[in-house]
Amino acid sequence: MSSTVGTGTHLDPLRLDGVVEYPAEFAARYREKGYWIGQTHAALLAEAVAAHPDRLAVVDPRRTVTYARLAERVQVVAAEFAARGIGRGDRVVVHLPNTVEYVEVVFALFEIGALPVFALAAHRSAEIRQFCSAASTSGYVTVDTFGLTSYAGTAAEIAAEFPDIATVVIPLGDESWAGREPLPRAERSLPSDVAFLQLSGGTTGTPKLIPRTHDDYLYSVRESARICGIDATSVMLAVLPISHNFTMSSPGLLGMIAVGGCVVMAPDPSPDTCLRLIEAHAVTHAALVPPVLMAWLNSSARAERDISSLVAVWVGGAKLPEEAARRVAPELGCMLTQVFGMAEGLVNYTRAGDDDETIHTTQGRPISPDDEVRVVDDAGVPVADGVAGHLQTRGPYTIRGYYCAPEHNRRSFTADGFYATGDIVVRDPRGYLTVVGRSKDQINRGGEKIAPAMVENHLLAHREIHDVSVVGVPDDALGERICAYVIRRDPESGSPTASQLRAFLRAERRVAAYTIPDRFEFVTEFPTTSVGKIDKKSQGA
Ligand code: OOB
Repeated sequence: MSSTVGTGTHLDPLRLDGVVEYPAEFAARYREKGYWIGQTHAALLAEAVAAHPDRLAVVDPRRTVTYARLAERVQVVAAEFAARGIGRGDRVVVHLPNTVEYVEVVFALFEIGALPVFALAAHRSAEIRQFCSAASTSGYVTVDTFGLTSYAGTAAEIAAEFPDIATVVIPLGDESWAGREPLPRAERSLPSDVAFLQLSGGTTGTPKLIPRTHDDYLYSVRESARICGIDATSVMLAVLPISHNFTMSSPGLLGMIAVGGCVVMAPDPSPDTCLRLIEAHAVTHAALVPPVLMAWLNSSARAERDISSLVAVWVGGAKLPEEAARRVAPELGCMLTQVFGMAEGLVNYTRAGDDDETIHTTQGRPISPDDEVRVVDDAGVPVADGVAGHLQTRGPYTIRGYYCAPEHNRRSFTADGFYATGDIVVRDPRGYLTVVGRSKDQINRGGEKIAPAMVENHLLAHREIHDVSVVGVPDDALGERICAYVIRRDPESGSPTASQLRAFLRAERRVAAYTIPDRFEFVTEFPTTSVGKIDKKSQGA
């Protein structure tokens, strides 16, 4: 582990093997155009604290912190991490629910120049273990319990399997390490450094990590805040997992910090919880996936709550059906903004001045004039506007490669550095995109991304399974659900059953619940394509 660099010390760029950097001429252009302004995440918070010390920064059911208090706590938590030997460039898996502690921990890591690896609270030891390996982490941070969920078992497993990793379990609600001498505020990373590793939705059996620099990410954050019209009086309800790119940065938690707004942490996305919090905290904005929006629209709790403070809901992560889009303004009394983004970079928004048709039927247009968007056919040849094709993109906040994944990068990035998103879109002459399909092997279950290969690998570990094929099947509520086609070793036997397989995945494989198939179909063979590959398209139909 590296040592912490003190105040006033000259910092060299962080050298992190396995990161594909922006080519120098692009980096120079992005700086020249004022996109990359040389700000770090630690500086973002410091600036907010200087401008709005007494405004509320973060609220959860247990704790409320102003910007000034948040900043003090960040220095204490930073001192604790430093004392545990974590320093600049070290990776630390952050596995926390939507809480004030999450913000303290993430900014404490930024403060010491360490890189958070953003796990979702729903992950379990199967996923956490993969992140620890893929990122060669030095630390793992989680909570003891949250609601009905205990994280202690996962923490114990990780501690046993990775004895060299500092495992930190935070008791929620207390001000942990309150007696520790705070670390003095100093810049311990450069704006061009990788700030963190975000998770990709994934298409393969191993997770892909996304290295984002301070400069590139904060450009997207500041522009997102401007496009969405938030300011110091805005109050965002964090409904989705806080570490997801959408809730984090579009404009999200970081956008709120950039403008001095307030983030209210929702412990769960149910209409009962969220509508109550909207009323109690005069919430103005919320980022939602389509199924959560649908649940709010269809909730009887709406009649009992005053949600007139809502200015806009940002909806993205999965395709929003037009019928649902049309209901937002009349029924929630606020504006709809469609958000089509990806942790790899590119984010599109519909704009406040757009006509209803655009807001209801498109997924918006890119943040930046320098977001290069290419829509191509199967042969890689650009198609005309209005014609569906594969979306490829390059720009001032889109990565040039996944972390330590040269082979995968050859497939996911073109020779000229465009990210092949795996999304099929139609672009209109104004540059607005409508998502019409997907070419990547990924399931989008109401905004939660599942790599079929990952689920298949876990099921193949079962002794009584001969073969398995996992696909997405259409679903009214979630857009898609997970279906596993299973060939038993002994086709005559009735085992394993669906419930045995669910228990196997949960209890023995220790996977996140959202990756467990909704449906199991037991078959004796799979449909094949003309070249003999499993025909997943026909299975998903
Ligand atoms: C967001 O990020 P990820 O990394 O979890 O997933 C990205 C993928 C996209 O490639 C696309 O397949 C899908 O999610 N997606 C949408 C969508 N927004 C995302 N598909 C249709 N319509 C939409 N509005 O999901 C994400 C990141 C930042 C902001 C918003 C969403």
